Amino acid sequence: MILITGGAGFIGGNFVHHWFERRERLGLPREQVVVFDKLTYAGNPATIQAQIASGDAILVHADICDRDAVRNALATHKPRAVLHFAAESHVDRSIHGPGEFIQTNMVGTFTLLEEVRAYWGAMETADKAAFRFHHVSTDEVYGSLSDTDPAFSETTAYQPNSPYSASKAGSDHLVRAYHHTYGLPVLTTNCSNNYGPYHFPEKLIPLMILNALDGKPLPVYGDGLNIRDWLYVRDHCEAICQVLEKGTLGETYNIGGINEIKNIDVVTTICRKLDELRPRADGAKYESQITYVTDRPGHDRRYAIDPTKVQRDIGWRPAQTFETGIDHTVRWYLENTEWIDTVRSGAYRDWISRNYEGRQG
Ligand code: NAD
Ligand code: TDX
Repeated sequence: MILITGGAGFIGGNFVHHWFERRERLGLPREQVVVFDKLTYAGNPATIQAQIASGDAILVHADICDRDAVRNALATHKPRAVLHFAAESHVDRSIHGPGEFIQTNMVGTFTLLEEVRAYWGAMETADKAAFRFHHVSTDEVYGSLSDTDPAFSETTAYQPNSPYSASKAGSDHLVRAYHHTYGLPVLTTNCSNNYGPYHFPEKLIPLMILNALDGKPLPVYGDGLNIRDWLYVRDHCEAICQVLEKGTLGETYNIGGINEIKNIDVVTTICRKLDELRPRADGAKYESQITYVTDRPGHDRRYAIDPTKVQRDIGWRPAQTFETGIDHTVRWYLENTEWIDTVRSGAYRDWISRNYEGRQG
C-alpha cells in the first residue's frame, strides 16, 4: 500500500493510472493506493473513477493540514511509502491569493511531515528501513534563467520568484530538514512543466486547446517569448517510480524533458495540430485567435533542467518528444469530452455526495 496526497489532481491522477499500468507491464503484484485529497477546485475524482470503482484506489477526502486526518489515514492504511503531490499549483492564483499556497504547500507539508515522522518512528526495524517519503516539487524553486544561463542542476541556488514557487521552496527545505535532523527517509524530485491528459484548463496547454475549440481568444502573456521545459506527464510519473525504487535517501533529482520551447511556439504548435485534426468550420486558422495580453507580474523568463543526475544515477530518460506528447495530448482532449464536461460544468465538485456517501477509507 502506498499513500498519494493530491492523487485526484493532474499529476497525482496520472500517477495512479501509471502505477497500475506499470506494475502490470513489469509483472509486479497489484498494490493498492490510498489517495489523500482535499478535492479543491483542482481535484477531480473522475480522473481516478475507474481505480476507485475497482477498489485499486481508496479515496480519503481530507486536508493535509488536518493532523488527525493524516494520522488516521496512516494508522488505518499503513503505507510503505507516502508520495506527496498535494499542493496549490497555479502561479497566477498565487499572485492573486497567496494565503492558500502558504497554508497547503508549507503548513500542509509540515503537518504531513510531522505525522509521517511519528508513524515512521514507531515502525518495526525492517519496515522502517524500507519506508520512503517522496516529495514532488518543481523547477520553479530555482528562479529564472537568462537565455544564456546554464540549465538548473541540483546544486543551483534557490531563488523563487512567485508566492507559488516560494511556498514550494519552503516545503523542499522542510523535507530536507526532516531528513538531516530526524533521519526521515526522504526523496525529492524537482520537475519541469508537465502536460498531458487530465490537465486542469487554467494551465497553458489545456487552456489553449479548449479556448481554440470554443472560438475564444488564445491569451499569450507579454511577448510570448518566455521559455519552459516541457515534459509529458507519464514520463514524470515513470521518473518518480524509478527514483522511489532506486533513489539515494536525502537526495534531490531534477526531472526534465530537454524540451525548451517558447510559449508562442507551444501555442502555434497546438493551433497547427488542431488545424490538422479538427479544422475550423469557417476555414480560418486557429492562430487567428492568438491574442497578446498583459504580462504575468514577475513572470519568470526561462526554465531549463539539466537531467544529468537522474539519467546517470537512476537511468531514467523521457520516452516522449514534444511532438509525440502534444499529438497524444491534443487527441486526448478531442476524444475525452465527458471528462472535459465535468471540469467545465464543475459537476465533479459534488462527486463525494453523489458517489461516496461516507464510505471513505
Ligand atoms: P493540481 O493542482 O492539478 O493538483 C493538486 C491536487 O492536490 C488536487 O487534487 C487538490 O485537490 C489537492 N490538494 C490541494 N490542496 C490540498 C490539501 N490541502 N490537502 C489535500 N489535498 C490537496 O497540481 P499538479 O499539477 O498535479 O501538481 C502536483 C504536484 O506536482 C504539486 O506539488 C506541484 O507543485 C508539482 N509540480 C507540478 C508541475 C506541473 O507542471 N503541473 C511541475 C512540477 C511539479
Ligand atoms: O493563459 C496563459 N497564457 C500564457 O502565456 C497561461 C495560463 C500561461 N501563459 C504562460 C505563462 C508561462 O510562461 O505560459 C507559461 C506556462 O504557464 P502555466 O501553464 O501557468 O505554467 P507555469 O507558470 O510555467 O507553472 C507550471 O509549471 C511548473 C505549473 O503550473 C506549476 O505547478 C509547476 O510547478
